[in-house]
Amino acid sequence: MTADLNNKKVITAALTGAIHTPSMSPYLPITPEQLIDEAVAAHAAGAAVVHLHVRDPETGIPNADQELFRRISVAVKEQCDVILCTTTGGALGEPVAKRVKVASTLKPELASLNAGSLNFALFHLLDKIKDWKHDWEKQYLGFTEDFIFPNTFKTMREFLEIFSRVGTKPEFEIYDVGMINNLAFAIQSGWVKKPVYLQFVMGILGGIPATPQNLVFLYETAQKAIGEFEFSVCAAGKNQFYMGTQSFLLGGHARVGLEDNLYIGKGQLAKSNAEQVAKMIRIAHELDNEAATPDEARQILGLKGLDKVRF
Ligand code: KMH
Ligand code: ZN
Repeated sequence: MTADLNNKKVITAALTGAIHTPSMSPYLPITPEQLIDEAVAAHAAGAAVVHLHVRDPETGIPNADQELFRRISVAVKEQCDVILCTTTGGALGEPVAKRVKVASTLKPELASLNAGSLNFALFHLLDKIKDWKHDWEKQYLGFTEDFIFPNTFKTMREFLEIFSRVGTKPEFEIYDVGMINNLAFAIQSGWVKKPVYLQFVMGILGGIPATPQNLVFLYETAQKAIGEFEFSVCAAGKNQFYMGTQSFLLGGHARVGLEDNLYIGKGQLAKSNAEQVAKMIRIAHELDNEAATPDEARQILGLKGLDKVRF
């Protein structure tokens, strides 16, 4: 990284994800139009990257509909130069082959690559909801008590073959410390070249809790196992801004967005992703950092460029 990029922070807005359901917040974007508007507004607020999941426009059920991914990506690209990081995590329970299809068809600059399997648990959120908008929500959250989110070595190897073929940079989602070991193995096996980009995803039930001590542990473990790397941090719920701030202090970047946290402050729902982006950037400014532009983020992360995507 060149010297003048040292104080630049890549802010990612994870717009909707596959964790929260429509009953939890009226501001969770669902339709393609909402997702397009949220992406463009997040970029205007200073996000360099938008992490994209899609949902059925009628029901809000997370899915991996290729046409929705394409439509949203095209419309966002028409309006701004934000980096699109498409999910290959997909919806919970989606077949692995279906999850990765978006990378081979759209050839994005960046896409998530989950670095290990875990019991991705959301069932504890059931008690928080009193009024349900849709029948599917209870069942979707409830089944995660017994759900392993499958990201085996075979999955990682196959996804990395595809990413390498289409020039998509993997953003390795690290939910727990052992997954750093998985990534180190992938590097040693030649499945992926350094420098790698890690997203520490903290505070998921089934993964590592979001504490300052644990982030230091993740960071130091990655330094020992991998050497140099770029990283960002996101955290479930109220820890989002705290862990993002600690990431800045450790030299990393930050992800915000309604995928991980529905709130802007205590008891106050965020009305948009852009609102959270603006708050994270206010914190960055207080620490004498600045938000990276998409082009600066492309340099920092080593991306191929918007002219090489297929959308
Ligand atoms: N879909 C969730 C199970 C990703 O985008 O790759 C995990 C997730 C990670 O959202
Ligand atoms: Zn995601």
